[in-house]
Amino acid sequence: MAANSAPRVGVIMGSKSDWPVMEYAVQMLEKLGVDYETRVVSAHRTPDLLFDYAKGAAERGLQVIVAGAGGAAHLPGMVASQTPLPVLGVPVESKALKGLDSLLSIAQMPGGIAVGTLAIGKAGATNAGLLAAQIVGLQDADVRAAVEKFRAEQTQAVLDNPDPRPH
Ligand code: RP5
Repeated sequence: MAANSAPRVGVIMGSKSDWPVMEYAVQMLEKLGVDYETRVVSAHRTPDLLFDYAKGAAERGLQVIVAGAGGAAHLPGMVASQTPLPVLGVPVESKALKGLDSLLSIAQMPGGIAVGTLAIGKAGATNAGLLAAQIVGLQDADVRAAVEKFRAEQTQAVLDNPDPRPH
């Protein structure tokens, strides 16, 4: 599946500098055959774009938004406030505080506007892609089957290599 054909997942991030982390969300979506789009949308540098993107997302056919940001990471919460779609927040590792600031910014949403918060960095981006696919898979049997196949292969890979020593 390619980016931008009929995207069902929007992968946005506050800066190009977030891409080395957020590309793992995109890789997972590609692996699972989920159409997506990806772009930079900054809460503080492009606030009007943020509002336009979030307000138009559902109408354009998106089903989930994955939003990654670092530092004072207000992007996922602001997007969630402007769309009925589920928003998955990925805390990007920051230089000064190693992403703890990003994590707390995204996780500590006041009750009433929900953001699903993933782990800091690569694991969080990977799982955001996976979770987005699982949400899309609620209505798409092919995506659901791809998720099940991915998990079965992951399990089998562990079972096939039980020896923990490097070789
Ligand atoms: C946030 O500030 C971005 O999400 C990024 O993680 C962080 C630093 O951005 P740059 O200064 O590298 O563009 O807006």
